[in-house]
Amino acid sequence: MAITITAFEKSPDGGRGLARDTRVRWALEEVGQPYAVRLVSFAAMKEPEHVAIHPFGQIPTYEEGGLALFETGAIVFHIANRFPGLLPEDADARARAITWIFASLNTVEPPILELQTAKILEGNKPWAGERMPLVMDRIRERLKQFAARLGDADWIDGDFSAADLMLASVLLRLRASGLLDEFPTLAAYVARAEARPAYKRAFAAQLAINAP
Ligand SMILES: N[C@@H](CCC(=O)N[C@@H](CS)C(=O)NCC(=O)O)C(=O)O
Repeated sequence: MAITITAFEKSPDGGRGLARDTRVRWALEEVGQPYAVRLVSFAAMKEPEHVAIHPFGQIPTYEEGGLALFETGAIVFHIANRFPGLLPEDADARARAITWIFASLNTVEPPILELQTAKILEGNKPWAGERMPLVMDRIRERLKQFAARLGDADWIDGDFSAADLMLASVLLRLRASGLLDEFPTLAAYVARAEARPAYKRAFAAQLAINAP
């Protein structure tokens, strides 16, 4: 069944791989599934045709036959569940990997997104300077906790899985802030993930569209 995803016609990040279609491309590359990409403009994302697939008018989406999905966690989980290579066979290990997928989005990503809000949407508010250290410290706390659990391991729980794909995708958004470099094991974790051939292919594919 042919797979089609959606991505920004022109990503605001200019091809740094921060738009969330990169996660989906990466998962598809990891499991060796070809896919087509439908590029959408900001205006088109809010049109009924796209909203019928993505109720919040965002990217990415995933279509496969009659199935249409949105939300990167759900899409990456679906890919990992449908094709071998991204989730362990053992039931308990699989449940733990799924737990980390949820954690990446529900616990690790929210404070990181706050930083984006603080910088982009609230950077010019009179209280922005006062708020920023609080936002940064909340991220540091999460990173400290995650680094403690990761320890010296290459991946969060055994072999590389969809959990690492999601965790690294969330963490790499921090690179520009310098926060990642405060945690060398996490910086190395993200670098290890980005060194995977599947990530490189996904990154190159989005760059080909978004390079300034
Ligand atoms: N929780 C959603 C977030 C999706 C999201 O924020 N997508 C961004 C691109 S990375 C978007 O479409 N932004 C444009 C908009 O919200 O209008 C997911 O993980 O898929």
